[in-house]
Amino acid sequence: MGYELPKLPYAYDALEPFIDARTMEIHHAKHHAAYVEKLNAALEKHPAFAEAMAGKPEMEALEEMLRNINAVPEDIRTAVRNNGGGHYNHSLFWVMMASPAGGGGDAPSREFIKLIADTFGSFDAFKEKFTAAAAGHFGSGWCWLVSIHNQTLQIITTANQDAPLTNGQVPLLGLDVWEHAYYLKYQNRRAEYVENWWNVVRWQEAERRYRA
Ligand code: MN3
Repeated sequence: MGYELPKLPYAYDALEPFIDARTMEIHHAKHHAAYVEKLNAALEKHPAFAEAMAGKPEMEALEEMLRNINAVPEDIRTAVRNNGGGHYNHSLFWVMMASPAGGGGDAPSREFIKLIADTFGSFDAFKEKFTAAAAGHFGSGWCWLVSIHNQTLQIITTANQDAPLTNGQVPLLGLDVWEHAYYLKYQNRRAEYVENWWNVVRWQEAERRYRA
């Protein structure tokens, strides 16, 4: 038993021209694959711990490990935090996007827009704040729209591959701002990457996660 790299729900070139095929392929087949491999390698050192997690749906077991990171054996805790977080974050990221023909960039429902507007002033103000947070995050990490205690919306950033699962934060929408996510096409222009990313955001998934 081990974690597996999930298949992308679309082709590597599906998000063109906003995210290029080469970036998607390296990001998924190399970066994400490496997180999965290293997570499995870490867990192999503690068969009893890994065994206790077996039998649960993969994402559920991952969430449990990341939420209770202090219960992970100490010598593999950092590896699980980084690589388990990496596997978890990327697994969410892929399904939070879609090609424009497949619903990417479609506006959220009226109720969800109202919820966002009630929190951030307007839907446009939310996008501006999220874009500024993503572009301004120092170094590698992620920018998230999270729901806190199942009601309040908040924009947060996390460093490295830390997952926003602690403190009851449920990730609704996440954007990878590591350079590997955009450098081939955008080089140092992270803000341009973020602006273009809105064209492939799958709001359906964010809403589904909010309601779940
Ligand atoms: Mn990445």
